[in-house]
Amino acid sequence: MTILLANSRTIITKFLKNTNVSSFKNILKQRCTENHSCFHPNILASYKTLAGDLISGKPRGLLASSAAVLTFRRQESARAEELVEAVTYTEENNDDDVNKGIDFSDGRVTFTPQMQFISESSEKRVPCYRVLDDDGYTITGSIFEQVDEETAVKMYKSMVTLQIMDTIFYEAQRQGRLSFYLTSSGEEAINIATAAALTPDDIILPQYREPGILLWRGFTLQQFANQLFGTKDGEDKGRQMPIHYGSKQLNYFTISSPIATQLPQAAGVAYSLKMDNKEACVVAFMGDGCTSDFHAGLNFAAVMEAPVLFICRNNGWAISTPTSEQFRSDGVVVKGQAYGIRSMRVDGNDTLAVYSAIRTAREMVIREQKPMLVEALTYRVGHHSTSDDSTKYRSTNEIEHWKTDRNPANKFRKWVQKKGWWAEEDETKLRSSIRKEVLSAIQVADKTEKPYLEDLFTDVYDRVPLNLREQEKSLRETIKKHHQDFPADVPV
Ligand SMILES: Cc1ncc(C[n+]2csc(CCOP(=O)(O)OP(=O)(O)O)c2C)c(N)n1
Repeated sequence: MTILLANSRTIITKFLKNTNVSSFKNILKQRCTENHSCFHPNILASYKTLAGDLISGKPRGLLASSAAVLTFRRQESARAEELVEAVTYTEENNDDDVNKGIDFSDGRVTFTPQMQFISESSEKRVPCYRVLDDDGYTITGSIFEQVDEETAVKMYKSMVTLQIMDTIFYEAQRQGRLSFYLTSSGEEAINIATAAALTPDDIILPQYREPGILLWRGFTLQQFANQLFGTKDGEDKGRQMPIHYGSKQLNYFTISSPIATQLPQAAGVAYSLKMDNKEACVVAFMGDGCTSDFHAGLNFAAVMEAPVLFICRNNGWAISTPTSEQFRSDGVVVKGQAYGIRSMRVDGNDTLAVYSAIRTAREMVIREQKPMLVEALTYRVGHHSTSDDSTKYRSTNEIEHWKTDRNPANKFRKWVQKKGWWAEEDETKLRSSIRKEVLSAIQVADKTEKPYLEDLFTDVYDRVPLNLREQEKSLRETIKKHHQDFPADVPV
C-alpha cells in the first residue's frame, strides 16, 4: 500500500532493468520502514504486470517519418490514439546521440526519435486501499495497523459523538438559535481515524468539515457550543462565523472561509517545523472543490520539501458541483505525481484503512521531510451547509445509499462488535449520555453573555492602532443613533 504509488517512475525504471521479483523486492525494501510490510502480493503482482507490459510492448507512438506527421489529419482520431503512449517512455533506441539527452536545470532528460504524447488517463484507475469489507470483516491479505481495544472504542465513541453533535446543532440552526451550521455526516471515518493516527504535536490546517480532530484532541462539547453561539467564552470571542473553530492549545488553526487558504499556509507552517527539526508534521485538509485552487500550496510544499500531509476528502460534491465538473483526471491522487509529491488513494469510509494509511503517510512525511497527498474517497451525506438543499442537484436515492449501506460508523461498529469490544447496551448508554451533554452545552451557551463590543478591536495588535480606535468610536456613535438595530444581548 505504502509503496504502490511511491515514486513510481523511478521504481518502474529500476524494475525494467531488474525483471525478477526478488530483486524488485530489494528495491522496495530500501524504501520501506522496518515496521511496515510493503510486500503485499497484489502490489508485487500489479508491478509485475505493469513492467511486463512495458517490456514486451512495442512503442505504439512511433511515426515512420516526419512527413507522416505533417500529413496527419485531425479527423484521423484512431491514428491520434496511436500517437499517445503510456506515461512511461521506452528507451529502446541505442543511438548514442539520441540517448545523450540534455542536462536540464532539474536533471537529465533523454531524447527520443519517437513522437509520443502522454495519455490523458491511464487505462486503469488508481485502486483504492481498503481493509474492511461492507460487513466489517477484514479483507484477506490486507495490510493494516493493529488498533487496540481502548483506541478502537474511543474511535467509535467519537464517531457517534460527532453524529449526535451534528444532528442536534443542525436542528438548533433550523430552530433559529444559530445562524449557520455544517455537518460532517458521512465523513466520520476521515475525521476520527485521521485524528487517532496523528500525535497532538501535528499541526492541523483544517478546511471546515473536520471538527472530529478537535473532538479527539479534547475540545469539549461546551467549547463547540460556545463557538457556535458566539459567546464571550468562545475561543474566538464571537468574531468568527459559526463552525470556524480554532484552538491554539490543540494545534488546530482557525478555519478560513475562503477555501484553499489553508494550503499555502500549510506549506509555510510545515517549513517552520522543518527548520526547528520538529518530530511532527502539518496535516492540511481540503475537499475536492479545493483542488482547483491548490496549486500554490502543493507546489510550494514540494519544492521546499515541507513536511505536510495533504488530505483531500473527495466527497463527490463541492456544493452543487460534482467532481465530473471539477476535474477530468482520475480524481485527485494522480495530481500528486505532477507536483513531485507521493500520493495514495484510500477508502475514506473505512476507518481501519484511513487509520493505517494516515499513520504510514505521517511517518513517511516526517522521516523523509517531504509532503504527501492522500485522497480519501467518501461522500458528503448532509447538505453542504444549512444554506443548501442538496436534493435540488442530486437524487435522494444516492444520498440514502451512502447514508445507510456505506455508513462509515456502522461499518466500524460491526468490526468493533465482532471483536467483542462493543455491545448494544453500550450503544444505548452512549447515545443517551452524549445527547444530554450536547443539549446541556446548548443551554449553557444560550444563556452565556455575548462578548463585549470592545473585544472586536483587541487581540490583533499589541496596542490598538489609531485607525481601529477611530472605527470603534464610529461604531459606538452608530449604535447610539440606531440602537433598535443593534443586538440587545451584546454588552456595549
Ligand atoms: C475561494 C472561495 N471560493 C468559493 C467559495 C464558496 N464555497 C464555499 S464551500 C465551497 C465548496 C467546497 O467544496 P469542497 O472543497 O469539495 O468541500 P466540501 O464542502 O465538499 O467538504 C465553495 C465553492 C469559498 N468559500 N471560497
